[in-house]
Amino acid sequence: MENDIKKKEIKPLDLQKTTICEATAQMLKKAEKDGVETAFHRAAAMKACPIGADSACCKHCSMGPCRLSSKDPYGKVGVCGATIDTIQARNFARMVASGAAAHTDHGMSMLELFREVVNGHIKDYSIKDPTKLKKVASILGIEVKDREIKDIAMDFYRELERTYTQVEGEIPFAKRVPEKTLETWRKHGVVPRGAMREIMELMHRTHIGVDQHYENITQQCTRTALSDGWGGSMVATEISDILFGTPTAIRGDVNMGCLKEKEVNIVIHGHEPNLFESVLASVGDPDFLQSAKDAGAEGINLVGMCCSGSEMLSRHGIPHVGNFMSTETIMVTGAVDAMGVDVQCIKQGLAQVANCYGTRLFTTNPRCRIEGVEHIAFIEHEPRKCTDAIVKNAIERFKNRKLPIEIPKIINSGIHGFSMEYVNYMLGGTFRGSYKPLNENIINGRIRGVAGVVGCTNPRVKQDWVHVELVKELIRNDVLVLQTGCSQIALAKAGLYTPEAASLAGPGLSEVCETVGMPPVLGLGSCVDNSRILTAASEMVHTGGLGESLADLPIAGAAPEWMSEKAISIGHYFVASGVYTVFGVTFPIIEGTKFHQLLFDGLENMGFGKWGFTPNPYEMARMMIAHIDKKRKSLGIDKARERTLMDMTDRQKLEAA
Ligand code: XCC
Ligand code: SF4
Repeated sequence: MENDIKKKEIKPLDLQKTTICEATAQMLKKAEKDGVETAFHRAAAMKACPIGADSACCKHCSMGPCRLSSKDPYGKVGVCGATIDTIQARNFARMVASGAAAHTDHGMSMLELFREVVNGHIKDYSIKDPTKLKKVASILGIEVKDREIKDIAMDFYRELERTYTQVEGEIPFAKRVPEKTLETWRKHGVVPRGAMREIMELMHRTHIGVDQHYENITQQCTRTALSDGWGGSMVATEISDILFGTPTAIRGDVNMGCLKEKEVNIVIHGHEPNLFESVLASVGDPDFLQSAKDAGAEGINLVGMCCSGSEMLSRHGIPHVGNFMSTETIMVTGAVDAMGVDVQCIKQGLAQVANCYGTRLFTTNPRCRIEGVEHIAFIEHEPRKCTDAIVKNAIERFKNRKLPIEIPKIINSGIHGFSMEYVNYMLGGTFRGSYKPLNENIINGRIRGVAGVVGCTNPRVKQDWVHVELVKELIRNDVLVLQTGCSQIALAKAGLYTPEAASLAGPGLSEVCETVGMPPVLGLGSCVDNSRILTAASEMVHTGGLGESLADLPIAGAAPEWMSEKAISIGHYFVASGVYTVFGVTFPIIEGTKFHQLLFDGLENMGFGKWGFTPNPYEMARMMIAHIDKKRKSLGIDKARERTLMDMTDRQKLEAA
């Protein structure tokens, strides 16, 4: 099967406009020379459908599909009479339903794994962080004192199962939500029940002829998004920490230079940490190391990509070779001997690229198969069956490498692994661990506010550029940045994950960074780990001095190069939690419509956060900072900042003198 694909004539890309990732650019050039097409090339050749981009069409029944006009949104209705607001709200809600389903299904898999570990049916994993188990269990009201870990864990499992299955009442992690925020949710009837129920109801309500009031659709859409953020995603993060360890600051390398020409290279790509953990175990097997050596390799090099890669980078410092828009080009190096994938953000295009370079590509999860790609089922009760096979195949491919290899020689070292718990420790020490120093530095104005910059990369914009420019602008203005997912990798490649990057920050933030010894940008892990931002923000409210609800905090969020439905679900649960959230690229709603008005303004008046949009990173930073300043003013801490910064310039002048 290998190399039987006819070389294609590839129309060369304008690389200046395509990416700022030098390694990706180098590999795109090579791909063009090799006649291999990537998603960048397909995006250039295929204009995005303008009607879909504005969400001006509906295909929810076969009286349609119906096409309205974004130029004149109220000029027409669908065959059933659906207005533009109904159509847009339904489309948007279904994106949330799909994104929430992805995160919650992932979380549920983690929870099932946990149950099987606790009851002893799975022996390859164990509880690595019993302290965290006890801490989170007691937040949920589970008795932990003088009890066996196993008993606590079983109660914990039963409680968390409600995140999915609960028919009535509030999901368990509602207990973590600051009271005033929860009050707002209750008032508007959006405290989630189990995710299964919420997603089911949302799919029902968006069917033809059911919910045809955009405000009412938005209510259920909000409830569903919250069942993701404070439900499925949070469960995924907490269970992964308990099973595999809570991240603490760790040095890690990022970029394609982490591939090693003389070693067997194995890339794991996807979202669930269990596959990756087991490959790690396989790779550590001395028998495999021996057979790799027998094959002429110097060793076995395991690296990550996308989100499970970010998790492994955070937990174990495992090298990360690239974010979503680099997943194909990484194989263009010719150095990837095997790639194992599980779920989410796995481009079907990988199959073709793997074929061209002879990379052994394997799907492993029953939910995600690709036509023409070999499937090796990953079964948690005997995980090594699958992961050993991946390693064996990788060694085999190494032995039979035929094509020349070209690895971009770029590696960016940095510090990752900033879990909510670690930030607590970093700021306050083991015994006095607390968010107080963070709050104090916000109140006194050294730190202006906190921004979450997260999300995908997208071939419709210059890869990494919007992320990097936005984050630089934010830290320059003393805004501390928290990151996850592909955005974290973009900034790591730009060199911002080093303590030295503090020199790019404004005077207040850089002073804090230097005192604590932290970078101005903190990486939290994968996209489900956005839940860490929610728990950190809640901790800020509980610590005091910055208002009573999440909506009072001087914080903002952004996904400047988003592309997935998961990103929309994340964006909406941040908005629902009280955060101003700005997206880039395009926004699938027509400006000036009532539904647009609700998302971008109305929700804030109801006590939630609100949506914002701009493709321009500088404008995005300006919007986020203006919001942070607005919140500082309402908190009455706007003057403090002017004073502190004046103090500091005085001091700097003194020091210089
Ligand atoms: Fe996917 Fe999670 Fe987006 Fe990256 S950031 S492209 S969703 S891998 Ni989450
Ligand atoms: Fe058209 Fe209404 Fe059917 Fe949508 S649900 S396709 S708007 S007729």
